[in-house]
Amino acid sequence: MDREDACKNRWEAIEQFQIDGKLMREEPYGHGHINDTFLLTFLIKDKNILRVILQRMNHEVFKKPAQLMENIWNVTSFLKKKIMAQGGDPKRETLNVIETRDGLSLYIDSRGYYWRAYSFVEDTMSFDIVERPEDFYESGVAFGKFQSMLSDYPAETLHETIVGFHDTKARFHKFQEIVKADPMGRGSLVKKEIEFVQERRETAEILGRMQALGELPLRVTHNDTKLNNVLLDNKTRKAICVIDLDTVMPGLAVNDFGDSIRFGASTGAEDEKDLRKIECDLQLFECYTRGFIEGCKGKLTKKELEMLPMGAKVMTFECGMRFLTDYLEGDIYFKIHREDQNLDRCRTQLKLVEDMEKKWEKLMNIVNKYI
Ligand code: ADP
Ligand code: GN1
Ligand code: MG
Repeated sequence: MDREDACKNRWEAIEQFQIDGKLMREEPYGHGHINDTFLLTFLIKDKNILRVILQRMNHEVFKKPAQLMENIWNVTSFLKKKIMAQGGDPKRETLNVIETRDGLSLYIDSRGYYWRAYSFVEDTMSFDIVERPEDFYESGVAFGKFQSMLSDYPAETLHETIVGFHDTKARFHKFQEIVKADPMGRGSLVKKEIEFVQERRETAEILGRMQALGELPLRVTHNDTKLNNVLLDNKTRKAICVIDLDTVMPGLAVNDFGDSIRFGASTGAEDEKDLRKIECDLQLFECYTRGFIEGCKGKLTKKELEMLPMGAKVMTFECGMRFLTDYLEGDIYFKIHREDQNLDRCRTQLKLVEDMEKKWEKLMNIVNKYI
């Protein structure tokens, strides 16, 4: 699905949502790899400005958009009650779904594409790379709080929006199959990367095994805890709102921790070409650890806390393997904006895994300081 194509039906979609104003402006927005996001600006009653996020959902990735929106509706309704009870502002501190004129949370256009709309959270920013360690700390608090606020949500009632999303073992098997099939003939170009992944079968299996043995509990998790999925207040730079709730489902808390580290504790961009610029920054690792553990408010078990560095390594490994799989398959999952972008993304992740392995004791010591 390219963006041009997505542009075509958005006019049809815009009219379907409960927004009574004049559309003044619309533009592509954000840097997500999955959905097509647009920022809409409306003039309401000739004087007020209202901004809205419109998204065309990627239904190749999310096969059951209606179930996904049911998850988001239920989780945000639950969060709103908690936020209000804590004296917070439910309009800013969680996503607010704008319903269609038929009272639904999504609209299916005449070509079968799914659209949804959220209120735009004003006066906030999101980052694709950590500019200040305090911002990363803030995002840790936000994802930790997300974990603690949902700790009494009945996880079993959530739909699994992508089956086996963080089943690293299953992803390892899929990777092996694609390496064997090599559909684009790219395998010979990435022998080193393939070997790196293949040598780490244990990394792919350890967390799933611990979960099966009951050593790690299943919780409501976000599952895509990238820094740019948290909005920070423009003035105070405090984390305000956790967004991108498409993958909220039962999962492991250590994976939520880990996915943040792989993205935010890296010293370079996810698709940086110069690998000398990429390492796992210990100061950033510590900032996030402190924030996340504080935000979790004692809800994590001792075992979960001990396994946080493993969560970081596994999520980074899994993501690197996913980028490599997609590169081998011909870039069919993650949107790319230039040639070899998924390969570059894969390389940064594998470099980070290698660096985490070197710094393992230091990572453990940092976590131990906060246990
Ligand atoms: P994707 O799944 O493609 O990553 P996101 O839901 O994360 O899509 O949205 C992409 C970007 O749009 C975010 O990183 C954020 O900058 C911005 N964004 C999304 N929702 C909102 C919102 N409600 N208010 C303000 N900005 C938003
Ligand atoms: C995707 O949607 P976005 O861009 O926040 C992906 C994550 C990956 C991430 C890598 C549903 O996240 O799992 O970790 O890219 N989301 C999905 O940047 O696959
Ligand atoms: Mg996102």
